[in-house]
Amino acid sequence: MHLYESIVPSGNAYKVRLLLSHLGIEYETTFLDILTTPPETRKPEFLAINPNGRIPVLILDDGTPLAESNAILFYLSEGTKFLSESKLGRAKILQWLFFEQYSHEPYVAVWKFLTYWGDFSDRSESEVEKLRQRGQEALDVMERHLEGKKFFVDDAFSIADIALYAYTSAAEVVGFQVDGNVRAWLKRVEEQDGHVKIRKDPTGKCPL
Ligand SMILES: N[C@@H](CCC(=O)N[C@@H](CS)C(=O)NCC(=O)O)C(=O)O
Repeated sequence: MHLYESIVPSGNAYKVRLLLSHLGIEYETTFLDILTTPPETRKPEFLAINPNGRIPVLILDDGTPLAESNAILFYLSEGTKFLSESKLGRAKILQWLFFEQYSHEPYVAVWKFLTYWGDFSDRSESEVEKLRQRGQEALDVMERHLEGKKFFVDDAFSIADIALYAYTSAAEVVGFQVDGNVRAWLKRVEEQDGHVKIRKDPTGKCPL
């Protein structure tokens, strides 16, 4: 398999790296520069691979490109312990994958990006406040859900945890409030066999 990711470590690509590590699957990586204008992800060669112009993209062994981090997680986890065997369990995992993409990543990930590689001054004050507020709301939803639970779905470590871990692990460092249940869950995810840290940022801007 072959993973397209960015030179500066992407949390969305990290989800895929994390699951590939848990599954013990070997893969190669192509790194694209998303900080140039236009980003390498928007060049025709890459748009032919993912018309949406974004990493991560996983090229399967038969050459098929698969985009969208959580779709990749879902594909790779089928038939493994990281995806529930029950219909309702799988639907609940999808619930959290969609939550991550709609209510969490657009705020926490964007905030992280602006902190290390972007510029808050490009955004209006109200836009910055909306990012902060919505990001915090997502973390608060997670905090309430995790009360009395070890993991997001059926107390089993799954791709729901992997998807949510990627950016939540950086939330406190970039200024969000992370409370006890989420903090304990982050630690539990890190204790799983096969856990790997996010790649170091070669530009040195992100200290994680
Ligand atoms: N929903 C997508 C989001 C992917 C995404 O936003 N990728 C960013 C890096 S984390 C990217 O490729 N940015 C470059 C660009 O937009 O040109 C996913 O989960 O894979």
